[in-house]
Amino acid sequence: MKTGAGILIDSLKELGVEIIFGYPGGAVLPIYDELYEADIKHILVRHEQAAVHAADGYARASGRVGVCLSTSGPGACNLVSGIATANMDSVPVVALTGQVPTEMLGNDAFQESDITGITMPVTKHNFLVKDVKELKRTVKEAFLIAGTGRKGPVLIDLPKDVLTEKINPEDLYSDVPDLKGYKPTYKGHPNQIKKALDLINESKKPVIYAGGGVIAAGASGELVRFAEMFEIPVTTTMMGLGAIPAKHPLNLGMLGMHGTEYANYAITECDLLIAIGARFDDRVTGKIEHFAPDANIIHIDIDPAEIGKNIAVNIPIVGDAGQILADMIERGKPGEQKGTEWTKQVHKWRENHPLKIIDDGKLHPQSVIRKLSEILNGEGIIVSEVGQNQMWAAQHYSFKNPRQWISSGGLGMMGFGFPAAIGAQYARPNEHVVLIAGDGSFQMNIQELGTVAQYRIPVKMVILNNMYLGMVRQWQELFYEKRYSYTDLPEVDFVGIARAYGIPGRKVESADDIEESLRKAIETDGPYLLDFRIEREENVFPMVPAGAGISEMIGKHETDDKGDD
Ligand SMILES: Cc1ncc(C[n+]2csc(CCOP(=O)(O)OP(=O)(O)O)c2C)c(N)n1
Repeated sequence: MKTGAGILIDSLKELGVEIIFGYPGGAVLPIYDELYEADIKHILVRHEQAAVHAADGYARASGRVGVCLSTSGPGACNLVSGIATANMDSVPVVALTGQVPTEMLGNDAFQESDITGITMPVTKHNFLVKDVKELKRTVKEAFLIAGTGRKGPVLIDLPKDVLTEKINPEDLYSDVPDLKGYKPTYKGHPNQIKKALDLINESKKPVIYAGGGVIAAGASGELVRFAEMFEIPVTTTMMGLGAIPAKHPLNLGMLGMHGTEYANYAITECDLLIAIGARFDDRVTGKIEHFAPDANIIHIDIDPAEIGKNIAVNIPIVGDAGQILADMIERGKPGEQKGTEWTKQVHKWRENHPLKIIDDGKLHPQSVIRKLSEILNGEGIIVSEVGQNQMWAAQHYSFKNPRQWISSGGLGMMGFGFPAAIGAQYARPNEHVVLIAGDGSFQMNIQELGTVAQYRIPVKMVILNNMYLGMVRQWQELFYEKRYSYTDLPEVDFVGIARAYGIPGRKVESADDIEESLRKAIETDGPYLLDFRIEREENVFPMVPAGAGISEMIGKHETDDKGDD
């Protein structure tokens, strides 16, 4: 005989789960009792929000399903914003929550919350297990749903009596039932693929717009081969960074609000846009009528609901990006697009309008990111918080590979980065994991210094400290006449706080110390915190103002002349 909690742990082990990020409480005590001697690692975070972000970071860095655990009521509610983050970015996370005993459901019992109701709109699916016989099957189902098709978070709510009830494991329902209505499509429709190839061959000015779906599908290799075969320039969303190496000659960098000038020009002028695993987010498109106004659009996506949602598409192809690109590579005729006027034009834009960096001897955040990229040779895992720090990292780090860049895209969740870095470090223990944070976002989950210290997790924390909620201040400067309403933050002794947790660190105030301090942090075993006192009113440029077309950028390189003669 086994308890429900024992069955849960066995089921997780069977599915290959090695690590859970969690926080205990009354409703989940039976699970914690099992964890006492289970050979699944459990990391005790300091706040449930951090548990779900850590599971999310683990999933993004590894490509596997991340798992978090919380108690009922307050614990479960603390997971909500993290679940929403994973949902917006299609990350496979299974969240386990405790619940009051089944007989008390709906009674407002102590620490009850209707977490399946609360999370319904922000999960891919959720379950309330009312019968211990269903437990094993539910866990299997949850992992299947989280990790297939368009990936996403799944929550399993576990009433305490289900966890304590004893059952003979042979009496469990164990087969995953036929999930009616859940049949992700993987192979693209051959006729649609043929039509797409015809359009590619006819087009004179094609551009690929690749999103996080390419990385989720493990399709980066196919993307690069496809782009090379037809010689099509590639721009990526923030979520797609790393899908093609930063230094690849066909890479135009990121597009959209803080994208490169050349990517935004290429999108504006192209005659064919091939969107792959991307969802035409408003941060990317700007004013939708000005987005690729002259282009035919091919949209490849695993989720049919994405196609036509924001923009009308000429050729929809539903399926797995990797399989579809492989099909196109096999069936396409290469070479017809090589060395065109168009690629020459795109290269010219790229040469004439690089991202700006200021070389005046002051401590600028862009230089910190570039130096880090140089020291790590474009390797390692870079996790960001949200705000200017995120955009500087996205713009200036030279990512070589997929799953190297971990950042909250869809929800833009401050406080995500630090715990996500913890998860990423467990997913890839042999990599350098570096957190890039603003002083505001770092303080949103600063308590996780306790977790990092307890387990000696070797995450390097790089704070780009402008003593402002920088990105909001930037908008106030540009669009609200510099009325800095509630965006300045007082000085904080971050190094002192780290020291209180037993973590070494250093405050850096001069550009001359960037390289040496970064090297020291990387070379130190265990965690390390760097507090860079950057220029306070530095802005992220270029920038497409909200509501403008994406070629209408401010803060462009030197001249407003696009130079497309
Ligand atoms: C949870 C949450 N609250 C508020 C915001 C709105 N917001 C976006 S960026 C930003 C400022 C970030 O400041 P900081 O972390 O210091 O980074 P910086 O922009 O200075 O690099 C804020 C408040 C958010 N994205 N997430």
